[in-house]
Amino acid sequence: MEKFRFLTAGESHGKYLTAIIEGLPSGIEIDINFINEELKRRQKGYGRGARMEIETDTVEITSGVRYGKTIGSPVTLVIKNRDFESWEKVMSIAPEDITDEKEFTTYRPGHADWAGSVKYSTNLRNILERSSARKTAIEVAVGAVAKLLLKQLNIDCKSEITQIGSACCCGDFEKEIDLAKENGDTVGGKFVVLYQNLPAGLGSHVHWDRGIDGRKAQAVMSIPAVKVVEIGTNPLGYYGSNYHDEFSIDNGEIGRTSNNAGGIEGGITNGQDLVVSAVMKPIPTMKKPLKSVDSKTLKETEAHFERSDVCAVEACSVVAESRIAWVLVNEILLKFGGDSLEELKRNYKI
Ligand code: EPS
Repeated sequence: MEKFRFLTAGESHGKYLTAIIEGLPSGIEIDINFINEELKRRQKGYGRGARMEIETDTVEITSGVRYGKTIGSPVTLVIKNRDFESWEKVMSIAPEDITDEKEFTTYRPGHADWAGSVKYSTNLRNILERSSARKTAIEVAVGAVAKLLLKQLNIDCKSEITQIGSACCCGDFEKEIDLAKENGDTVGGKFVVLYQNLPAGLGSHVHWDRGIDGRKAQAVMSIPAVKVVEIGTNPLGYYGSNYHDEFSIDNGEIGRTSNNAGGIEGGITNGQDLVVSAVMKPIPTMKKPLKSVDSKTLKETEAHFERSDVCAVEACSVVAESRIAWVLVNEILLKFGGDSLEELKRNYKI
């Protein structure tokens, strides 16, 4: 069931990234500066590549907002790819512009190149352009709009990196990234996202596809390069007696002595903080390439290298925050409804 829906479009080196969002109540203040700050956060982080020096991602809103507030109609967001200037011919939509410039024929192990080419096109550039994590820029813009609605309900979010490569201490993260860079390599890591002040009762236990844990896992797992999603404390190695969060009475109210469940029980939020962790694999585009095969000659060779990040875990945590925001907004609209912010707040009792 979708109340908050959107589609995104755009290629990594195409002219624009675009999103059309449908289902936002009217009356939500759209602070463009906040959206742009979120876009800036996604571009940051030690270990990002040269593309981030070219782009200064900023959003343009072309529908659905008047005098700073949503009006209930679809909201269109657009981000311009500055790098398009250098790719105009390569990414042209006009058949007469066809060129071999920047085409490549060697698959990158771990990227979508091979599997995507089996499915859609033997031209690997056609696969790279949409499988690139560049599309997460517009996803973060959509997430920022979702966060603006959540802010109206006093729901806050933060995230933190907990591991880079084998380093678990923040002081060692940059060293680990430097080492990977020196070796022409890449490195992944782990982060945790926390949402506070959520209502109990989002999601449901009644059908497999209505559990908010499953919806969050899907949203975070499908971020490029994410391989593991955990909700709450990883239960491996625990006994039930020391894992489950016991009930207590706190100032006359039902409380909990811990939050290993990460704020979800039976696929429903329980009012505790929502805790979602994820592991991002090392980015597959490497300066020191792995062994590969040339799709045209079928000879063994080295994988394609195109400008890339050494580490993008920090950016990934911002993308995960955004994707969780989409899921939360959808569940909030499903449970509380409201065509205007006023109506939503009344139902929500704020
Ligand atoms: C990214 C933009 C991309 C990559 C990166 C993420 O830009 P370009 O391809 O021009 O360098 O830097 O994506 C990948 C490394 C990848 O493998 O998908 C961005 O905007 O985050």
